[in-house]
Amino acid sequence: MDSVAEEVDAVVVGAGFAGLYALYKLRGQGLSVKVFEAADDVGGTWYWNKYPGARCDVESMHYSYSFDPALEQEWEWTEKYAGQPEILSYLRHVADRYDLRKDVVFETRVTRASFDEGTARWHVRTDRGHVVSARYCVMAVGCLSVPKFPEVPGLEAFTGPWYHTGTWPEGGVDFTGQRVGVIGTGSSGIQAIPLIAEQAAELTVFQRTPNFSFAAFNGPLDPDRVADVKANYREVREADRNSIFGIAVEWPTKSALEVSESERRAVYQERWNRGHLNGLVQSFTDLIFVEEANETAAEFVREQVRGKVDDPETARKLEPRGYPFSTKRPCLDTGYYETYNREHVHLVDLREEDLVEITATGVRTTAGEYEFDSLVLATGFDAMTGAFLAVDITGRNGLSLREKWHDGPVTYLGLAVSGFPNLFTVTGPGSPSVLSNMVVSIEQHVDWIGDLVEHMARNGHAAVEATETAEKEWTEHVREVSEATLFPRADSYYLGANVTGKPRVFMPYVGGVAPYRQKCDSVAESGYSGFDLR
Ligand code: NA7
Repeated sequence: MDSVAEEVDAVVVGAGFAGLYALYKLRGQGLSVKVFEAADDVGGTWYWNKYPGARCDVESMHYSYSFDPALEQEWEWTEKYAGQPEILSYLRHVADRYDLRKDVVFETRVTRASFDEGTARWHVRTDRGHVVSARYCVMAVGCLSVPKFPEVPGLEAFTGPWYHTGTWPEGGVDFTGQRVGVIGTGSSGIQAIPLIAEQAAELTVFQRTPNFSFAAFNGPLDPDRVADVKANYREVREADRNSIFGIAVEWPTKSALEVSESERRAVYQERWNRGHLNGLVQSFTDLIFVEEANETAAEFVREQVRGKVDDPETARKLEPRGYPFSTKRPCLDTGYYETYNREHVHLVDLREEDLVEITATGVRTTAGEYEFDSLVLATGFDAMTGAFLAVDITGRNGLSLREKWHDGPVTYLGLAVSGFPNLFTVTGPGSPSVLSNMVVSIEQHVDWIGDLVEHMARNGHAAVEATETAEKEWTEHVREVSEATLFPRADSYYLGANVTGKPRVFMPYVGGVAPYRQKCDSVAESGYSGFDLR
């Protein structure tokens, strides 16, 4: 064991929404806390994803902390959906307002964390030589924070500049007059493409899977609506916590198949017009369970696509097909489909030609070579497990997390892993995480962890560890719940399907934010059943 330079009660890894709140919460409970953050500022996702058009697709008034009513009242969001710069400003404000920076070490990556059974403490090491001993290790590393690159060879051969949306350079990129290639049409690609098209001389988009994207109907926030939400923030937050996705939408009561075609269309149209990520999928009770019901919503979205894209052949390629509606993360866009009506914007359908390699001058597919001045990789992330496994984590008996999760992640409640006492995985696999409004999930996890830490202090416990039985049962439950839905039918990052060689395991808990919270609360109320407290 290396000699330990510093002792704290808790190390938190990451200073995004989760890490900042973990610091605020645990410090407020009297713990000494040290946060390590790879970036040179706070923000996490909202620090790194500076690509043009980067925007949250949960409404700003809901995608914000609820822990301090004063903060809620004083912060003024300007748009229905906040852009990356505004969210980053918010997080910087939070860091300053609560004097959080003094406990954050920036530009420092945690490389290893190992549990010392003798002292029941974590020894955490960084790439800048820190060795810190902590009772608790809180992994607040984010679900979408390890960029994924295209599997094809040749990126290093490309002579022009290339950019991954998840590590966009500070100060932005000027594409004026350039031939630009974009690979990937998930949320990042769909947000960036209309803005890159504004500048580029020629823009070619490589699409592997067409996404379901809904019009955001973004715009300035209506002051009356802001006043209304602010006057009722407690109820608004409570409703979000008691919802399925962490954003309150009326619970549907009818099956899509029990209503007439015209009634169904009217419901879809009304939901569409709201410009919400989860409004449409919650139109009817059975959209994520029954293929035939799901197809009615899928077809409604395809109709919208056909209505926006002039060229029928391009529209055909853009129509989302081949997997059920909403089983890959849908997107919210501003002018995405309409962008393909511009003469200088071209779509390459990678279901009709395969990506072969990146060359010195562009991209080669089985149909030929495309030349570019710059390339944009909107190819996503090694989701949910990537950032945990990027750290060499060793628990009891020298067990490594990489070994433990070799066949897919196993957790208890997405919060803790058997064999790894006092380690917490905020929004980890097995929790609603990426299937939810992340801020709602983050606050719930951190509050729950804070309560457990307090419980341990009160009862003189030094270590808490999920039991293998509880972990097994929970992981099995997560799998069963997902298999009752259509979700596993799509090759999504939820399943690890976007990363070559990654075990195909459905990672997020699809049972909903509200039932999940109830389960976590009941575990706490029962004296932390499923955990060994020592
Ligand atoms: P996503 O949603 O994972 O999207 C990545 C996109 O890149 C998606 O269209 C992928 O196609 C495509 N992709 C990935 N690898 C390749 C290769 N090798 N060739 C062609 N196309 C490829 O990531 P985003 O950054 O857009 O969004 C992440 C989250 O941010 C999003 O869910 C929201 O929560 C906000 P595929 O679908 O895998 O066929």
